[in-house]
Amino acid sequence: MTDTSYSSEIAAAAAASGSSATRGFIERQSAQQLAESTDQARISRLAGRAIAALNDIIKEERLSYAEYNALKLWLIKVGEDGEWPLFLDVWVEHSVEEVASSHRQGSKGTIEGPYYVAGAPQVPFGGAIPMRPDEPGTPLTFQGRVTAVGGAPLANATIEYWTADALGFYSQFAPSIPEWNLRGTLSTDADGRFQVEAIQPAPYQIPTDGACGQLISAAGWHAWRPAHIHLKVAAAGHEPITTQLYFPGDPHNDDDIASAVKPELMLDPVDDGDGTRTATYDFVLDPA
Ligand code: MBD
Ligand code: FE
Repeated sequence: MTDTSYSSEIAAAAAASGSSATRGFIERQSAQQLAESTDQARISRLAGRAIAALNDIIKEERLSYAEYNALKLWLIKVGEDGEWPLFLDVWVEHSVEEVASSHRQGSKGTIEGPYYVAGAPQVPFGGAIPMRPDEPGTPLTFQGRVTAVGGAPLANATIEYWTADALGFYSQFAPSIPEWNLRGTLSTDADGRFQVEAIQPAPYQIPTDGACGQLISAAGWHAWRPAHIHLKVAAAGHEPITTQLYFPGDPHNDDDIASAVKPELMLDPVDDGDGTRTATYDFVLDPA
């Protein structure tokens, strides 16, 4: 059973992940967000600068018609494969996040990436993240505390948690995985503490069979991200943070394709001596 379902995951392909990520993103965009982005002068400035930058590159690099047509074909394929969320989140989002979080005193955030889903099931303190009975990987206890910048514990903070499985697939973006697999919502107790039983994630390759993979192989790049836990931490009266946590020693901590690793986001997991590990991380939230 295990082998069959995992090989069908592998066959799943970028197309499935891409179209789910694209549909999900469109659904999440509210009228409010669209309204906020209709300042004509701002649009003219930003679009004008982006177009000018591209034209400068073309002239400096003396782009050929063959290269122009290859670019055009590839851009069309990014859309057809549903990979605009993947492309943008891998190569652009880190700069947006840097700008958005530059004022913060509390814990570091990093990019959200294309595979967040709101509304993951609640997991009680010390309970297990939804997973299959034979979920592969090292069991990981993930625990810590949420406090305000001044040190006050934040009770009833929520921590949304999501990871890929050992093969690098996210539930709801690849077929044959239970809906909420390796996704859960935790809450802090009166002292701001949380604890959950999970699976240590594995290094992760972004989908290689779509337009992004085509670019990566044509350029001779690699498709790897280091193993990572995605999190969104929120508490009343505080600025929510979207972040990721990483594991020391991962071969891709220094060359994440998505440029999303920060030294402050390293976990320090300890072996429990019984084949399981425990990682502790404390989050500090800025006032809203
Ligand atoms: C991921 O799992 C991810 O976290 C990012 C940022 C981009 C692609 C896939
Ligand atoms: Fe991810």
